[in-house]
Amino acid sequence: MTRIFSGIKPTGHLTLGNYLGAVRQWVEAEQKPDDALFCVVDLHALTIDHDPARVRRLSRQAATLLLAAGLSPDRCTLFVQSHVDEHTRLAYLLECTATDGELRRMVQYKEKAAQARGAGAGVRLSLLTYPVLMAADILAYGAEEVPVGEDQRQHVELTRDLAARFNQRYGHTFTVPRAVHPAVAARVMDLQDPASKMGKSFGEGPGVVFLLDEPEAVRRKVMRAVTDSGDGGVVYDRAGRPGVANLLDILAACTGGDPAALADGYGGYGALKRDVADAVVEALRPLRERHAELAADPAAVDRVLREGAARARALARPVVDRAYEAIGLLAP
Ligand code: AQP
Repeated sequence: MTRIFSGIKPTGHLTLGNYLGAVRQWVEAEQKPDDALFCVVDLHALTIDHDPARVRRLSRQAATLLLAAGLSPDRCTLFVQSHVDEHTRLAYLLECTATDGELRRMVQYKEKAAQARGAGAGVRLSLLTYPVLMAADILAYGAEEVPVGEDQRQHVELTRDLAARFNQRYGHTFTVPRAVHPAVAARVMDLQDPASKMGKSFGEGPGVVFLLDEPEAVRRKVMRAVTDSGDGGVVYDRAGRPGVANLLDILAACTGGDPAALADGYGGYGALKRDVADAVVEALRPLRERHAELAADPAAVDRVLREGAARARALARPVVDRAYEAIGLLAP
């Protein structure tokens, strides 16, 4: 069995990008609880200006949505990052393995630091160090595969570098993991700005489809999606025609087709958008229905998270203890 780990940040409502780029892979991959670990990475949500009550609310909502999407506590371990201390214990050792230069090179750090400065806020130190905490999240479980969207590729590369460096300096301690991306829709773009990733922290952006959007809202957003100028018809060209390519990717991910082949079936943008809207509404329907049932019983969700944290702790503790010993710390 391949051990997998992945996480989601409670920084906003989950989007179609989160679902197609990551969560769907998790649902398909889950196997036995000890082999598939999925985490609401709440500590990562504190790296930018945040509202405490909102982070708490979004953490439970993210867990509820993951269950609604099809993760089952019988076939995976679902938990909240801050419930398992091993993540932060290990992060410190990895901070002693990383350099500030390699963290300052992270694209997400540069983008989010620029946003924070633009808003007149300070850049939290944790924004710089968060990829190290993410490395700890993954390495604490000996994960071999990390199913994520394309935007996380650089962070998983850093995780690999830190694991290899630690192993080389202090003896073999960590499994070196690899990122796994879906074949299509690994980077879903904003419907209004196809040059930017569809992101959950952009507020109520008209180009972002949220998993809990009403079907009418989904249709409206898709029908108003920016397409490309020119009258070349519907062709799949990610560089030259990013708006249309994004719609074709979404359609392919929802219906199982190939984006370039799907393009041949359309003479104009209107029919394509109608089919994309229908496909997204249908793909999200079961999730929305199940979410309504699960959200009515938050105590049951909390129970799943508590049991998940206990299982996760038992898996992470020996790995982290081994790392403490390897790096030269005296056993308590
Ligand atoms: N647009 C996307 N397309 C494909 N995959 C995506 N993911 C995120 N956006 C897309 C994948 O979803 C998983 C969880 O993401 P996250 O919670 O770590 O980050 P985020 O949704 O990108 O949210 P941020 O960073 O809080 O805010 P934004 O980006 O909105 O500023 C990951 O596997 C991610 O790759």
